[in-house]
Amino acid sequence: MKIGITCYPTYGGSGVIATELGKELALRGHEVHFISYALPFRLSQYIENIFFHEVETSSYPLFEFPLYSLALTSKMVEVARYENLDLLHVHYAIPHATSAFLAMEILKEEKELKIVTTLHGTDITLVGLEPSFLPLVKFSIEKSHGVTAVSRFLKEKTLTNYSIEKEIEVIPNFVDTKLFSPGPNNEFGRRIAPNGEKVLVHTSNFRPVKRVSDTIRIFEKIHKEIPSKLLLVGDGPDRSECERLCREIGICDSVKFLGKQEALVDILNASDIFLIPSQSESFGLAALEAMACGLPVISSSVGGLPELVKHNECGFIAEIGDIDRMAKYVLDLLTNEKKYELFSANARKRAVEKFDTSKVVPHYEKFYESIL
Ligand code: GMT
Repeated sequence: MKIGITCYPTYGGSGVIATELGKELALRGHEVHFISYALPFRLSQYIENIFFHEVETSSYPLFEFPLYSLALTSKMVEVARYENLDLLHVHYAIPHATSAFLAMEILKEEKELKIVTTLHGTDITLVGLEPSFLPLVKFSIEKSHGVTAVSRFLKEKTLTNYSIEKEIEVIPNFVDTKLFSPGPNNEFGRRIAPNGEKVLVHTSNFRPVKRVSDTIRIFEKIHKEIPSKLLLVGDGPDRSECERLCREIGICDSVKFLGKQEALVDILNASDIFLIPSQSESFGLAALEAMACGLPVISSSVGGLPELVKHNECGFIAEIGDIDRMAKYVLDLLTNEKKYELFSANARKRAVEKFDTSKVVPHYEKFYESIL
């Protein structure tokens, strides 16, 4: 198949999934054309069958706001027409599904361009619900030929919040469990925890929805009980406030703000427990990557997280904001070696058996075939 993929190319789960999907589809012999404003960040190596088409926005003085959605539409039309795409797969509804609909309309006299939209999270649960977007999101979802959601939770939310009756296929996120796999303690780990301290880790875009301050408060409790370190990976609007909180509590020496990092596997392999106490999380790809590396996950019980983290098996879930309980769960695992080893093995097993790339990507292929 000749498939166009549009996604946000910077750090973020939807861009990661779109890019890894494109890479795997190319390896399976499909021709994949990425259409976005920058090269997706996990597409750093040349792969046969993968092409990148950059969307350029004009900075004409009359346009006070960049008209990205329209420039994207024109690029979609151009690529679909000249590369003879069978299908356009857009990740994150806003504005990609709308641009794709417009492209389809423009092309309809000359070819039938099929559109698949994958819903990822805040496009449905947060920003999509704003009055300035809601009618457009509903319309664009209804007009897509196929719609997928990354969890059962997100599917239900879409159907109820937007009063949509359309079929939505649940295709979960996935991870390359050969790449994300448990490894021995590494140089990074020895530097972070030179005296064998336990290491907690959290990765996110530091937006309010991630409740990174809860992660810090949980760590504060752990740190009082056992020698430990906290690694915070990523960057975003809440980072400064989180740094301030660490100074206020007096735990700066034990908390490392690593910023955006490429060497995630090394960081996860130097860690013991993954924390994700989010306010809302449609799937939790970061938690899946950690599980693949054998890290038990302590999470809030929101969104798609309970579909991923089997409670009392590969981690624990607790009510949003229940810092005491989450800290108790962490301590339970870190002070009981046998239990920790069991949970670690369970986490890895679940990632490999249910969410490995080889298990999930064929679902997308079948879905495309059914649409075409
Ligand atoms: O919706 C977002 O916050 C952005 C989006 C992204 O691009 O990272 O994240 C969502 O999609 C990921 C990939 O499907 C999911 O793993 C995340 O759970 C989801 N984020 C939220 O629902 C907050």
